[in-house]
Amino acid sequence: MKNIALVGMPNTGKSTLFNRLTGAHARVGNWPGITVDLLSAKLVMGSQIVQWVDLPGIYDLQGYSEDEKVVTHFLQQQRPDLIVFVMNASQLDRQITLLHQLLALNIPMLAVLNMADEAKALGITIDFKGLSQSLGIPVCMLSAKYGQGMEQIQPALNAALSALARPTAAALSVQEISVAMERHVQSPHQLSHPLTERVDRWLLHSWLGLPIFLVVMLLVFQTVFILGKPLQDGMAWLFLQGRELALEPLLSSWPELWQGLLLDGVYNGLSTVAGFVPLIVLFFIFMGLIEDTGYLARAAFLMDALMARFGLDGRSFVMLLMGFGCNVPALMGTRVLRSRGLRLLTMLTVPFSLCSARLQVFVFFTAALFNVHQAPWVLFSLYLISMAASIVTALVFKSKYVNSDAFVLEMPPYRFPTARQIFYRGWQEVNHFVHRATRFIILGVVLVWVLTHFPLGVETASAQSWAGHLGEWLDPLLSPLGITPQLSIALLFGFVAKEIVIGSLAVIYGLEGNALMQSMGQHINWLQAYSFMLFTLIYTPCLSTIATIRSESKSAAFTLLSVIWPVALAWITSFTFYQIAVRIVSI
Ligand SMILES: Nc1nc2c(ncn2[C@@H]2O[C@H](COP(=O)(O)OP(=O)(O)OP(=O)(O)O)[C@@H](O)[C@H]2O)c(=O)[nH]1
Ligand SMILES: [Mg+2]
Repeated sequence: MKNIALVGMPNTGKSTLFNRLTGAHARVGNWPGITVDLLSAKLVMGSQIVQWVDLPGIYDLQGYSEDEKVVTHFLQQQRPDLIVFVMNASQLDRQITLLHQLLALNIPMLAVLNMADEAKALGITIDFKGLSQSLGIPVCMLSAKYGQGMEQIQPALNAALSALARPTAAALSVQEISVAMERHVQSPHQLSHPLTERVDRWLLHSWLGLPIFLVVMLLVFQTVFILGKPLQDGMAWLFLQGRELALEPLLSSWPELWQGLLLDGVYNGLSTVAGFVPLIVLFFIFMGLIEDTGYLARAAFLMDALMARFGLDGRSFVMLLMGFGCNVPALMGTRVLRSRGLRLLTMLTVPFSLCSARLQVFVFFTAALFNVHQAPWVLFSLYLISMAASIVTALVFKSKYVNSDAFVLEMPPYRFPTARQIFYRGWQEVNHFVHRATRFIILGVVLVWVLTHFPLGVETASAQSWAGHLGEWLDPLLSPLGITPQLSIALLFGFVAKEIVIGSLAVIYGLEGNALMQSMGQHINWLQAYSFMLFTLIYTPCLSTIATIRSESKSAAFTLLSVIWPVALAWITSFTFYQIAVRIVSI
């Protein structure tokens, strides 16, 4: 089987080309460092099966950040049959060194001048056939995002693979490559992206930039909820119909215990969590828009000076924002940080980012205990506290994990996301949910069901049930925070995945969706709910996050710290809030 590797500088469109060629759905975004691990897909080409490998972006082969090491390791160990070198056609001169280094590897190569659309808009003309002759390797020019020029790639690949095309260019010096580029590339004296420059005048404004960014984020959250709420209600209604019209009649002849497990356990738990899927999909689409337009890179730039005070940098801030979706890719995204100190400090702060799984818990509790005017502000306050927890953590640990690297970030031009990209982003989230549902949620709710219904004959979730005993055992620790034994059980399972929190409450109370919400409103007051939300926000991240921290940090001691510190911080925060708030309210 032939191995073809996509190599190039960050943000040149390697993953976009990979997706277009193989039909895969690698994550794409207008941010240098979206791909941090290798991804492969097999494809039948002509009479043979070819394995395509999408690699992280690199600046040169001597790079030592974790994502760059993935590339150098791959090139050395696997030695692909062909390198497809993906270049940004409007910045060819910046990629000469890397081209030279890759040619010297003496592996057949095809150079793809991508983003032909942008080069054209900038007034750059490239005689790519002439360039191909001068360099001695096949060259094609296309636009992976919009699909123009894709028809050239097949013949070019064949030429590169068949002609036993050891690049005769292996011996070309940097100087010679530069001369070839100069001869075949005509660009205007000054390159300008008029749209990007005009927009940046506002968005990167020295004192308006930050407020604008905060307003944009606030608007995103508001829009997600305004659009998401009816969708969420619709889902809840669908699930209720499914239960009443299909499942209940179907299972009516089954033994009561099994009916209980399947309907009140698995179905209630799963459908309550699934009700949030539309909201989460919307949230990711908006985060995707921010990422794909290039605004994320601006956020890094705007926040850098502030983050430096906490021992972090602008890129760490972007990881915190990415963590609002899911902490796992954000933790992996820290691979682009070259300083190990900065990387570990960022990894310690990322798990406080209010991820979409926690968002479900908060949307649920705010809807149950606060009115429609208060709810958005309650949620916004949790986002601010999420940031504050990250900052406090950074301040506490910055002298232990010292940043030894300067902040360098390429500012990409603004780009319009395509409908296709947005669609896949949403689709991936649905997939992600199904994956987590089958892996954690079903197992979690079944376990909670068993704990709340056994020993047989006891009242569900009563003090006599196994769950009741567990709750009592946790009570001395959690009752000073206003957290009831039932909520403690949910928290305990939240260690595995935060989605189980709501799922297990559905099982504990034997209710789903809106009915569960109403019941919550009667069982606890708003202070308890807020204290519970604070605890859920800050305490230990989920199992996947812990596993990622372990594999990324390669340190058991660091992983332990990243579990213990948040639990301690969560307890202190909730305790302080609850004890003070109870006193104020009772005055
Ligand atoms: N205008 C234009 N934009 C493109 C083209 N190809 C990719 N893009 C955009 O460029 C950005 C980067 O694309 P990716 O495919 O994520 O780039 P990558 O090389 O995989 O980036 P890293 O994984 O970070 O190294 C995204 O916003 C894409 O939509 C193209 O042909 N034209
Ligand atoms: Mg990529």
